[in-house]
Amino acid sequence: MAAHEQKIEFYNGPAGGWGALRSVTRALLAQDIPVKGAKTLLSANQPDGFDCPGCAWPDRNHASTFEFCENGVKAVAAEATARRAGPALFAQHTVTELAARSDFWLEDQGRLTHPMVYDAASDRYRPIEWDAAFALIARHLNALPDPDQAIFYTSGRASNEAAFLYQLFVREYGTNNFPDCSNMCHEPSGSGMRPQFGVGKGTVTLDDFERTDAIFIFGQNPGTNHPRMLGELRAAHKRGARIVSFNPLRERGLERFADPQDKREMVTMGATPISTHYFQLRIGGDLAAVKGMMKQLLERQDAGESLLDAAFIAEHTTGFEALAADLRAESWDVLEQESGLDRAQLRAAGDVYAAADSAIVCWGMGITQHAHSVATIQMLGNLLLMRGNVGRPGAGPCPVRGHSNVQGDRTMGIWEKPPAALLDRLAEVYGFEPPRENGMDTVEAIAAMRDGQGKVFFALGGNFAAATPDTYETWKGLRRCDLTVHVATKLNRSHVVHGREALILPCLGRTEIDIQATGPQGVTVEDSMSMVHISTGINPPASPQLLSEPAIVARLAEATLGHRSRTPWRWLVEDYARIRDHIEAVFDDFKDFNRRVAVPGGFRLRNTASERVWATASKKAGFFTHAVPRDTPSHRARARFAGKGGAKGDTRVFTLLTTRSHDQYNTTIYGHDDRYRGVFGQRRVVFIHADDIRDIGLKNGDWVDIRTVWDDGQERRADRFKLVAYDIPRGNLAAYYPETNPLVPLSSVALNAGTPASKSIPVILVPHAVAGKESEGAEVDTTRTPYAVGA
Ligand SMILES: Nc1nc2c(c(=O)[nH]1)N[C@H]1C(S)=C(S)[C@@H](COP(=O)(O)OP(=O)(O)OC[C@H]3O[C@@H](n4cnc5c(=O)[nH]c(N)nc54)[C@H](O)[C@@H]3O)O[C@H]1N2
Ligand SMILES: Nc1nc2c(c(=O)[nH]1)N[C@H]1C(S)=C(S)[C@@H](COP(=O)(O)OP(=O)(O)OC[C@H]3O[C@@H](n4cnc5c(=O)[nH]c(N)nc54)[C@H](O)[C@@H]3O)O[C@H]1N2
Ligand SMILES: [Mo]
Repeated sequence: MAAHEQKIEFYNGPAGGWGALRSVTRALLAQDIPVKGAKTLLSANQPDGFDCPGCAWPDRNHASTFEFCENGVKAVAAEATARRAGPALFAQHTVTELAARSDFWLEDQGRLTHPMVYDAASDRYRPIEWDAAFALIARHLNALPDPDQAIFYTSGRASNEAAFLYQLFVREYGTNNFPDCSNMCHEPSGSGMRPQFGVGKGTVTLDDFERTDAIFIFGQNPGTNHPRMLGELRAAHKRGARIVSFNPLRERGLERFADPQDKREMVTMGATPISTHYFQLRIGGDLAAVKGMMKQLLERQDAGESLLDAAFIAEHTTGFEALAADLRAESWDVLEQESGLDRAQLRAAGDVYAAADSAIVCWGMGITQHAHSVATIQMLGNLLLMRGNVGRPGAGPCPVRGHSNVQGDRTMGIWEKPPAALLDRLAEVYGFEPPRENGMDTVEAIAAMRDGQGKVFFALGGNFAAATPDTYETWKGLRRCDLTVHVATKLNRSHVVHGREALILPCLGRTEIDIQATGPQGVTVEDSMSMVHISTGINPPASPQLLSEPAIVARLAEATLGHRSRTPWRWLVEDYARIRDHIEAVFDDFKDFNRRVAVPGGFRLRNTASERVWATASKKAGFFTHAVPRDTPSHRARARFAGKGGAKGDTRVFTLLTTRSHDQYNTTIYGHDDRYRGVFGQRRVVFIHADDIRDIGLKNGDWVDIRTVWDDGQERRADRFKLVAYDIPRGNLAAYYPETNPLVPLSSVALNAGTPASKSIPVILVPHAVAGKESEGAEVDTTRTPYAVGA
């Protein structure tokens, strides 16, 4: 791998445009994909093609026009790569050697081709037959004295069919230990919305985007993570809708967008503005900001205007008076101080909301990954409810999901806290008594493995070792396991941080043809707006050895459960329509599943809140009152450090957010550029306000180590990041994940959701002892900084 050219260069162009087209060409070349690749890409999100394995943003009817999406192309190219990580690669390198490579290098080896088993004597993975692999897992599972010692992780790419079989197998085996990527992602959205609206999902559809007056976007970076959403935002802007962004960083995709499919914009180098208003609030300041908007609304109402939907509030909600009293009592000074926005800005934001006949509120990880995320989400809900903006056209909550089927996996029962109704139904349909105790979420699973309570770790996709918080604790846990198993498409960190015994099971990707006994199969997925549709692979499999995920689960279930199970596992995977019939038997919302999903575009699952039917305890939608958080770990650390030291560089407490670059898909690093933020050829950067750099006595471009200042006094650190002066509020920092995950302790999670608070880490910066280029990363102590830099 050649050294990446490193530079920091302010990016002044729009999102999309020619840069996106050039980047696509590079992405294809990097995966050795010629024209064939381009053809593959054209079937993404087509009625008879596959669902894009990128994000969960929905598609216009899965209809005929290919929507251009640079990062969708990268996601498909990463799977359709011509490169292979076969037995020769594993013969050539010990696992210790592989572990010294970067995340980028590991995935860059290409698609896994054979099931592999770890051989401790040679410290190498060697090929194993599928049946032997399943027998090995079954032996471990059946030897555990308690099924709760096994942990079954899911990443959000698994199809509905795979997820359904998986949850059934694991519950027949006897545990609800289903940690999943959702625990690290939109868990707080469900936790906040269920008691408030009676559903844990967003209520809006693309039609609502077409008719809304105002779209509020909190803590989300669609230009990078949901590029197709820019199409909706662009159209809304052109029609005169207000688009209001709340983000500590100025994100290019929230400012301007040039649609590569718009000839005029491309030729004239023109672009459509996106946000009409941009509020650069402080990290974690959203709850205070939304409170400010609501306070403004209420002050105007109290002054005689008619801005609240009184009839809706009276008929459909509870708790409004308590909220109103709290808002009236709230001090503007506190709201200003904690949001980082001044009174005029908060009032202006409230006024935009008041002026809109209908409004949508979107949010992403900038909202969910905080200690107070559930409270913030309920505040967003309050804001909507005040003007009756739920359950009518052009209005509603829109949590923008990440993984392409993360919402569907939860619908299928991948949940460590299964509703009793689901378990009752499983008992009825399958004739076994499912475990009733809640299982472990992601953070609990890490602690259990570390403490020796979790002994077998099985992952259906994902990259647990890299995606999770508290990297060393996670690694200790995985290494303490008797057995770790990863169903995967590509080599990643989790395969080289393994248990005493370990397996890598290579599977088909969603872009690939899946042939079972009755012929080629399609799978189903559910997008962020509850649309369920079919996805059919069109590429030949990366290797003849690959099994589909449903087949892997079914064969594992057979090997493990044997005669204990009455489920016809093999028969089910012969024809996935049979699995869908079983899904229909368990979930009422999937009535007539096979027929309805065969229609181009699929169907929408029922969402009671969008019908103003409230499945809450009170049968009403709820206003929830929450105080502005003023005692977070960052607040406490600042208080401890107040007045100490001077411009020495080690005593100023910052709040750090961790985020995605434009060239990554979660832990999959496609490349080393973050074009819209002006970062090229590198990832170990920390974005910081220029005045803060001066105040800590350093210069732009200097190298620093990041050290945490949690209350427990236990220092966590990530070494060697380059300071990049950036448009970010003072006292706030941003850096990329997963490199910064060692900084997040297991104890720092969202209240009532358990999501790691990876967007609010209290840290100090200290000068890094050895200066140099990132690609000469040899001096980074990998016992402290697990991610080897360079390649
Ligand atoms: N290309 C690509 N697409 C992806 C992914 C990917 O990695 N690459 N990941 C997928 C997944 S699983 C997910 S969950 C989504 C993630 O998509 P996003 O939700 O966009 O995730 P992040 O990149 O983590 O960034 C969140 C945004 O929140 C802002 N932010 C951080 N802290 C705060 C805060 O306190 N308040 C506010 N208002 N804003 C804040 C950051 O500046 C950033 O702009 O994308 C999905 N799509
Ligand atoms: N600090 C910090 N940490 C975070 C976040 C953050 O913003 N900041 N974001 C969190 C979020 S939102 C999420 S969703 C998690 C992501 O956590 P995960 O979902 O666990 O991680 P990914 O990086 O998406 O997983 C990538 C791996 O999935 C495998 N894979 C790809 N496609 C397939 C497939 O079709 N089948 C199978 N079986 N495997 C496949 C490949 O081997 C690849 O290496 O990370 C979380 N961690
Ligand atoms: Mo996510």
